[in-house]
Amino acid sequence: MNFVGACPPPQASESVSPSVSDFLQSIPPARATRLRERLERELPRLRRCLDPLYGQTPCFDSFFDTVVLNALASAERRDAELWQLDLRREADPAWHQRGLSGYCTYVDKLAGTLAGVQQRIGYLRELGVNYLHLLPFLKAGSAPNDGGFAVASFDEVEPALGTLADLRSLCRALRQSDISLCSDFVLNHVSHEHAWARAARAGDPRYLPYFHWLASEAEVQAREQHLVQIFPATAPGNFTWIAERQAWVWTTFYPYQWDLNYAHPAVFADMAAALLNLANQGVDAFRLDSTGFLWKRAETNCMNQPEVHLIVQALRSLCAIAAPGVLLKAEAIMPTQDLPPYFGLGPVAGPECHLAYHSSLMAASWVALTEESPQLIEEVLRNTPELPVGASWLSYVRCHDDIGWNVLRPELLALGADPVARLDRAAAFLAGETPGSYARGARFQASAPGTVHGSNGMTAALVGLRPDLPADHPEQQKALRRLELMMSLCFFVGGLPLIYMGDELGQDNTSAAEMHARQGADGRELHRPYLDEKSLASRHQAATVAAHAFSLLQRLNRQRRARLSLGGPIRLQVLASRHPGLLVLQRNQEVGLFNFSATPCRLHLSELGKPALQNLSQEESQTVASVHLEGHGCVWLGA
Ligand code: OTU
Repeated sequence: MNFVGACPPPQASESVSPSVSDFLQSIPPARATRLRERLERELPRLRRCLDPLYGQTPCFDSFFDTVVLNALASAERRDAELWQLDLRREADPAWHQRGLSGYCTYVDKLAGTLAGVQQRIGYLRELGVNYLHLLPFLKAGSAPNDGGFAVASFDEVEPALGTLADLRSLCRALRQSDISLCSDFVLNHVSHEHAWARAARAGDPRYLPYFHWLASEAEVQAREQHLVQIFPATAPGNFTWIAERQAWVWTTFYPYQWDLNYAHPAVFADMAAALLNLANQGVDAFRLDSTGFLWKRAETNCMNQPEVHLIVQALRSLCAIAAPGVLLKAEAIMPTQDLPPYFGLGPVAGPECHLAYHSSLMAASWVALTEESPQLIEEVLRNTPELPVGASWLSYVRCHDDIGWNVLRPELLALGADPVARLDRAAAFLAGETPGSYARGARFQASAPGTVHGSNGMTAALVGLRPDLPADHPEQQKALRRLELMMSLCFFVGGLPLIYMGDELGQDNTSAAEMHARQGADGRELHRPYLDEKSLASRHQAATVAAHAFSLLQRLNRQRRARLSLGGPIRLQVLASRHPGLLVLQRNQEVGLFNFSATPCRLHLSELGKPALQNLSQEESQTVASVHLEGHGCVWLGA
């Protein structure tokens, strides 16, 4: 998109422009009426976001008009079924807060192709999930491409995975099964093979400003001083030398992932168009990848800048016009204290994301397991704000990334701990380096001494499940309890719990042979195995690990929907207990007990000032006045 040329006269700030008005007159009245209503509400919001970002650029009004017209054209093209779905969701904005639970996977790892995923819908239903997050499936740059997180075209599916027609067919089939599809939207960067990057590399003046260019080594050094390293071992530095341009381009992640320059209005317009186009294929939710990095400011770490929120709120507003049934999910792997703005609770107030990953809670759960103490979870939960109506946390145990430790630094500092030393102990435990550790994970990107980065591994390996032992072996039973503890906490606290593919079968790490075959790849491949057909087949075979894990997750899905109060905001409170290993949480009306210690304990509910409660973790609930928890045992209780 190009915004150079003669500018039309400026418009009164919140009126509908003549071109918008012409457009509305040209489409069927039913849609036009509804769109007029949406514009009335959203245009002032959109202007409040875009004006501070781009108001100073020439032809701002023409840019604004183009963005709005594009959203309207997208709304007009939206197929009847999606249009109707939007209307239902507009009338019921809490639709996603009544018992969504999700499953996350790479397309190829679960089923080869998008068409293969469609064949697995029955499996997802059997597991009991109704939200499917597929990791990037758009056309990627040639390998390595960070598992698809280097997008070469937003308008095409990766040919090895299928076509846009397959995507539409999958979306339709999922909808018929009441499963929402979440797609990644990699908005911070594109592959160096994307047409915009190719054109910029060749010096095309239209696309040069799509990226951030630094002309001198001194500038690079000045920036680097303030920036973090996402992949210090495999992709050190944030800039990549481009010989053709005799300049450095900004590459926060891998050198082949070029950060987009959102200070350039055409980038925003093109990315908004790409998002709405994908929404029109039937995608229900977007995971906004690396949301925190969208805006650069000198002398800052270029994370979580206020402009990020203007950009995301503007995208939300465009969705509210053209695809109001769509959810936005922030992937901002940041300390808890930095997350409220992603829900629109920051200085830039306004509707923003419906969902955000609670990565501190996830990481703190792993620390708690290694320390046999829930102290850090308690601290994280104390810092976790209540969310606005219509917003929820995404909770998870594992995902395709490492467990990033540094998000926990503020909480550790508040507790007076030496963050690096304490996180390093957790990382050592999970890597099986600590004497007596049951875990079989690995450190990720551990670089200089005195630093700690992340940990890799599938849940099964991290909780100590062993592929060489039968499920009824006492050590496996212990590991299965640890698996249940982690999963049960995730299902208890979150608005949207997300299961990572393979965890539902207690699947092990990627095999050593496979790791070897994926030569040169980064360490996160350890937890990116293909779905194990053998485990899949044995999920109904009693006394297998797969059957234990699968029935556990089925039960958690069922019990969460049937037994927990869903629908409204979730109020989480940490209750005190005299057992140092025991986490006691109150979630609205329910109480969750999670024993992070390997030592059993007994809790009388009177100690919590509670009457006898129903045990919600059994198929037939029973009233109990006291609870015995085994080592790493857990239970949900309710009135
Ligand atoms: C995201 O991750 C994705 O989840 C990763 O798979 C991608 O590699 C990355 O973006 C680039 O697209 O910083 O806030 O393991 O937690 O890279 C987002 C490190 C991110 C990830 C980190 C991450």
